[in-house]
Amino acid sequence: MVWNDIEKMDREQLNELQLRRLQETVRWVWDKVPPYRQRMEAEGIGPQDIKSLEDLALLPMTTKDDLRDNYPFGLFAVGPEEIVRVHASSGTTGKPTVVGYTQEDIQNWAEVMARTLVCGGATKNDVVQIAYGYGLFTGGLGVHYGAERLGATVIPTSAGHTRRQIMLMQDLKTTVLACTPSYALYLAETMGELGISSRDLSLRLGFLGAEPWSDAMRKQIEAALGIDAIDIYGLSEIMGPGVASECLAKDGLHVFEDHFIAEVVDPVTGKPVEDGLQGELVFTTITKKGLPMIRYRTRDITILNREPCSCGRTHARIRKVLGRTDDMLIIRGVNIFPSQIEEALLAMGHTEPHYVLVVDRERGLDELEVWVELTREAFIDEVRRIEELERQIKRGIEETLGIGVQVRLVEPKTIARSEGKAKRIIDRREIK
Ligand code: DLL
Repeated sequence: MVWNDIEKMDREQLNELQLRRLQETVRWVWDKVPPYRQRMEAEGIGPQDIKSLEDLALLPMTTKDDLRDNYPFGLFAVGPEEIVRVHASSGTTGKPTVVGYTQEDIQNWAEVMARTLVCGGATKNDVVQIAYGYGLFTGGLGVHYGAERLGATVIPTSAGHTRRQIMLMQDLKTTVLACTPSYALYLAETMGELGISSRDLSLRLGFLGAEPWSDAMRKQIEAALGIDAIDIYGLSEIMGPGVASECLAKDGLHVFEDHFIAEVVDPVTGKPVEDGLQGELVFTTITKKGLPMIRYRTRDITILNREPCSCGRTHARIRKVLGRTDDMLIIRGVNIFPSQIEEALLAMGHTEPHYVLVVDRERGLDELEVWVELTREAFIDEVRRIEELERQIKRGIEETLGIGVQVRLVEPKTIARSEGKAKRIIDRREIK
């Protein structure tokens, strides 16, 4: 099932549509957004130079710093009278990034979110419990508008109040859960404590995203909740959720290419890399009016695939996001993403998918310590066996990463649970 036939559009026609919309967008920002025009003038290019999709590479890139430097509304293309909604994403330091939508942008957002839900197998008969945060975060309201556009029944619980979430899932016969993968795990764990199993619920699908999560984590969530867990991707600067979504083939996330053009570039040089090679994802919006984005560097690492998919959609797919360049740890010269450690841990068993990576600097050398939570069964085992387990886990992680690490096994339920995006890295190098 597709929500909109455009998802199956012939590639050539899709490229024509993209080029036309790209040309309109470049003209739009040239006319309406002085910082974009100045950057383009400095590079000696103008809207007339965009003659093919390849010419996209001529345009300057946009970064989070550009949004910060023009805080709050400097990159908006319309005045406040045209803006009907703002959202914001919290930065790690200082001011948040503020994004704005016109009425038309909100309509398009609902459209791509309805597509997302149908792409993962939801229908208008579903009961969708939205446990992403509502508010400045785009997760709650983004999924909400899409589910209403689809005609499903929406239960807007927002994040938190975990026991109440479970009670409502039972009583209202929720069939679709939308939240972060780490919150889905926390919900499953709390169900276990309450003696409730997936058979007591009507859940069949989960639309999980907003943070990186491994396929091993997916399997755990699917088993614990009795669902198909679908990966959904997006970012506030481009729209919110609804930029790309998995279909039931679970083999990459379809980018809604009639609204967003995806490129993958070398994170160091910024030069485009070939399809099939790993790099940083860059998006250009081609229908947004309020806050159009030209070649926005997401810092997310993935691979682009334009092969047709078994579901019949022609829109390109991105591989499950490995992580963010700013969450990538460089330990003694080796690049490491938390999701790689997650995969290794879950493959070994005896541990919960709750972990923290602590990075420190000892005598000028980076040290990585992995705190891992034991399962209850492993924890009540003999001490001798636990020491053996620690050695085993250390070996497993070291084999995956190719560097030496320390492992600290901690008691069940000691690592903080998350209702939104999980925080998995403590970098002590920064405070030394
Ligand atoms: O997280 C939008 C969203 C809400 C997506 C709900 C999916 C579901 P931001 O708060 O601006 O927006 O954070 C965007 O989160 O650049 C990625 O690093 C990360 N991210 C989002 N979805 C995924 C995913 C929302 N499926 C940043 N896998 C992005 C991995 C993801 N990382």
